[in-house]
Amino acid sequence: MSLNIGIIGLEMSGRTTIFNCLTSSGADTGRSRQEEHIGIARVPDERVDRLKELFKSRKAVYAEVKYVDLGASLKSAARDFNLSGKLLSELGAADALLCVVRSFKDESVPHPQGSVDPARDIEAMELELNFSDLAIIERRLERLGIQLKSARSTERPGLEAEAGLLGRIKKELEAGTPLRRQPLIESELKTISSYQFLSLKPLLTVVNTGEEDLGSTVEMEEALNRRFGDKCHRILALAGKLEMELAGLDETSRQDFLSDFNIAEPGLQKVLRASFDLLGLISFLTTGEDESRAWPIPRGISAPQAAGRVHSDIERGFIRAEVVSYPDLMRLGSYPAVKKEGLFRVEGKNYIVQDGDVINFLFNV
Ligand SMILES: Nc1nc2c(ncn2[C@@H]2O[C@H](COP(=O)(O)OP(=O)(O)OP(=O)(O)O)[C@@H](O)[C@H]2O)c(=O)[nH]1
Ligand SMILES: [Mg+2]
Repeated sequence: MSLNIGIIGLEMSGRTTIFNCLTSSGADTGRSRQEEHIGIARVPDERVDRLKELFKSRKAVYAEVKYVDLGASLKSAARDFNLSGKLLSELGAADALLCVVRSFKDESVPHPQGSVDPARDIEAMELELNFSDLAIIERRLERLGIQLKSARSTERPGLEAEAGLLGRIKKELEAGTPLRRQPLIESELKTISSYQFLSLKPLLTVVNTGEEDLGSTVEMEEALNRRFGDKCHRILALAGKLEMELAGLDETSRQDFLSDFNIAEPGLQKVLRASFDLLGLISFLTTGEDESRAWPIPRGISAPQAAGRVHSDIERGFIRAEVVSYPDLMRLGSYPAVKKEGLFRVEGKNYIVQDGDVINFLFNV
């Protein structure tokens, strides 16, 4: 499973620059180049490297995140219906949204609002997401109204319940509460899941900072998170242009660069970690002669479901899972040593997989 994150933001906010920095790509930036770019970031994972070494696997396979830089902004989509259909369906398919907001100051780069104000732009982007959901709801309510007129008595309750729910969330959206902050129970979430509402998606706002902000990024992040952050919206600062240059350097120069500019953690790692947290993802590990590999999964899934990520046959024919925790395996250095300590576990189909479980699935098809 690769995660799919859609990049949105105002024109010339630095979306393509941030995309390049996350995926080590070299897409052209500037001059309003509103083209779509797709790139993959491998999630660096030291555990995979060390397992590969210990078990002499032929290759290391990391979790992947797919970033889509859509080019067009939501604002232009609102003006152009054809664009809006394509953009909405691409964004609708994303697991999370990454919104780039400009904070860098540069006279030579025009800002569509005429001035640089990250807080104003975050607010505006949140509103755009709410508006896009409101438009979908209004269209659906209209259709429901027509359907209800000719509905059979057996269909009526379902349609009425849906209209009631949509009416309720519409009111909240109009009052400025995005869907991800509305109290929705599981059955309601299921009813609305096919609409792919944008304000329901986890949102990561990346404030694209310039060199002039480097001394104050921590304070900036804290203030913006206090004002806009919630359990599914996190705000991060990233020096996009600087870090894009970083991606092209060798390891030693990269370290020097990071310390010269007082950057504690490279942007790619910071964004990946926040995306994993925001989406509630953990990883389990597999290892063998062929490969050592990390598998991202949502927190709380069972061993057979996790097995299904590796192959659907393994889920279908699941017998049991042999589980060792990564820290135990590394501390003791081998399976026999782990067994001797009694830390080798055999788990059944109700076992909830934990972050860092090294798993061997036994199955029968
Ligand atoms: N000084 C400075 N310029 C930046 C920074 N980030 C981006 N830029 C410049 O801003 C311009 C726009 O950057 P892009 O990454 O193309 O922005 P975008 O949002 O993809 O723009 P469009 O897709 O054309 O709307 C480019 O000229 C970048 O070089 C930054 O941190 N500092
Ligand atoms: Mg661009």
